[in-house]
Amino acid sequence: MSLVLVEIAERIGTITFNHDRKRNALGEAMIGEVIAALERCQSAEVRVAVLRAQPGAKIWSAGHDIDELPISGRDPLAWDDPLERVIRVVRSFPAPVIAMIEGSVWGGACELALCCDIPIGAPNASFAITPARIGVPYNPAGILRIMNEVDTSVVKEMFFTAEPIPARRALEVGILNHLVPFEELEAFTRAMAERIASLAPLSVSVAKEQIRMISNARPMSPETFERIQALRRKVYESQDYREGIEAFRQKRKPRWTGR
Ligand code: YXS
Repeated sequence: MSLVLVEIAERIGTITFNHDRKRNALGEAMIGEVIAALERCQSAEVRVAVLRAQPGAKIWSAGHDIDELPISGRDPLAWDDPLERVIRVVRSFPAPVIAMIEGSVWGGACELALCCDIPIGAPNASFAITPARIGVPYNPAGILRIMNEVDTSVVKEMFFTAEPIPARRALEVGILNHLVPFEELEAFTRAMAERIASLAPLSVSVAKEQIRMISNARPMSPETFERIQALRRKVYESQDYREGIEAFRQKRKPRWTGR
């Protein structure tokens, strides 16, 4: 069964997560299908793509597939990690990507939703950035991308508490562009997609790429980069990191040691 469904009509591509058994956890197989769907949309020259879960979803995505997090002292969010790859594909997709969000969004799926160009949420949308629940050292590019979308004080609260931000507050702090009642969500999203698809595609596409490049323009010295990597290595080589994953698998609370 496909983990992702794709529909392309009238220059609009709709990509639906279809992996409820693992609550749309972003594993290698599912991400491969999301990337393939985006490539199909690009070949069809869609002018806007919509990323969504199944209608009525309680979970938009449970984030990175924890079963695929490396244990062996390897960076869990390295450059070629599937989650990192799909985020880069969405950000460089040559047309706007709307995230239509019903349900809760967890961990790295928050970054995926935030790197979409226009996040539109239903009243049950919520966003929880959860490295601290698992003991994961998030990656600098991902932190910068989230900081580009949300105030730093809110980013800190999300990383430090791992608590879900509910829809109303998500709208207030800039995680959502729009908060729309359930019964209007599909029509509102469709109308926005049709509006975008009716405009000059090259102008829209170049504006998206310009904004991406300008928002990335934060110089970082190699020394700073190395220091960040050393800090992250301390975390992903820690006992707590292994404990966080084990605890999830055993459905128990983790016992943190700080080592
Ligand atoms: O027990 P079975 O085999 O039925 O499988 C269960 C869950 O283990 C599985 N599942 C996941 N498997 C791998 N990775 C996941 N992220 C994940 N989430 C869920 O799906 C089956 C149904 O889950 P269950 O029974 O818990 O469903 P629920 O409806 O009661 O609860 C849904 C959630 C999403 C609230 C709950 O599953 C949950 O809290 N999942 C973990 C959310 C999370 O912490 N995600 C962060 C992943 S790590 C990540 O994204 C980054 C690396 S970072 O940490 O840096 O942000």
